[in-house]
Amino acid sequence: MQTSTRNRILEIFTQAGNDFVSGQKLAQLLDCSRSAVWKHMEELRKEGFELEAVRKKGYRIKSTLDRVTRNEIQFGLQTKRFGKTIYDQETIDSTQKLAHRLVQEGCPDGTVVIAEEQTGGRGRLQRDWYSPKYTGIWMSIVLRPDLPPQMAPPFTLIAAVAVAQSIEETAGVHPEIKWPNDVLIGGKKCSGILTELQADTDRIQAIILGIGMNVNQTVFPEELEKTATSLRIESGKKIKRAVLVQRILEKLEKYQAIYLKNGFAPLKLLWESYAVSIGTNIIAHTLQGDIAGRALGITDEGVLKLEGNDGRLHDIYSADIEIVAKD
Ligand code: BT5
Repeated sequence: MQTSTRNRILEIFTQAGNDFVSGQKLAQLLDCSRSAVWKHMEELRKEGFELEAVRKKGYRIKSTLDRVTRNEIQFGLQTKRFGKTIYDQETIDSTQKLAHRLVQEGCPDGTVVIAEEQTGGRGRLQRDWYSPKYTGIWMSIVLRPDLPPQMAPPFTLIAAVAVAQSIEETAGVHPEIKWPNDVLIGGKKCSGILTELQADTDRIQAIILGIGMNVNQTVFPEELEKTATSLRIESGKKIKRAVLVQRILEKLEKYQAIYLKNGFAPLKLLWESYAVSIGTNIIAHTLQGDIAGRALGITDEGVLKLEGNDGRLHDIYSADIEIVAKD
């Protein structure tokens, strides 16, 4: 079955929600014969979709598993481009690595690489990212905006907003964003974002946005126990990961469009509504050393403004932020 037909069928069932769609209606919408519809539905069944076929009513897709497969994510996804191409894997070393390779092969804007488990998941500066099986979201999204490389940094902040909002809607808890790439609940990290770039001197080839999120874990290894949390721990609810992925992709597509049209300024307000580290005393651990002071805010380019304890102003492009005290 052609990808375009497959995507169209999934869109039709997404719109129908829990309702049946008759074979006749499908034939009409897809502009094909009833027997072609039957063949398509059998192909979807072979791919692993749970289909219900009832005489005189038609077909319905049932979705019950908590898996982050292409099928589970695409059924119910309301986007135009993001997530239309998905590489799903049971186990992978790092979704970032595969995404980098796919960029070289020319994969489209909005391509998603997702895995149930990562054996070599990584954070910034080659730190490890703990990614146990069936419990979290470990995915990389390829963005291909036509922009110069210096316009890339706000994508981390845009992704953090998409993640925070999706958490709020799905789990009903209030997340906070710690500049630049952490999403916290109650001061503990539940999600981290890793933004990588492939670029020429004047043009972005691709941004590879890695999103890691602890969703249904109930315990963490000792070294993360004090600093990490999951949505399940915080909300008391088990959450369907594919639904979270759908919300994140929908928001990212929307915010990328706003950024391309109007820049970061309109999204900054949204970002600030989740920000914890602004207006507080912090220590910025940078590769050049530590700077203690007060975080004043971020610029329209996503740069952190820090007033050092000695009164000097600093522009921080990248750092780990330690919150010292809240006023
Ligand atoms: C990050 O780095 O927070 C970015 C994490 C990005 C992970 C995603 S998963 C999909 C994609 N594929 C990849 O291979 N990576 C991306 P950073 O700010 O450097 O934070 C890393 C630190 O967070 C580690 O040194 C640990 O202290 C901590 N950490 C590791 N795993 C964690 C987890 N599951 N939950 C909370 N904290 C964790």
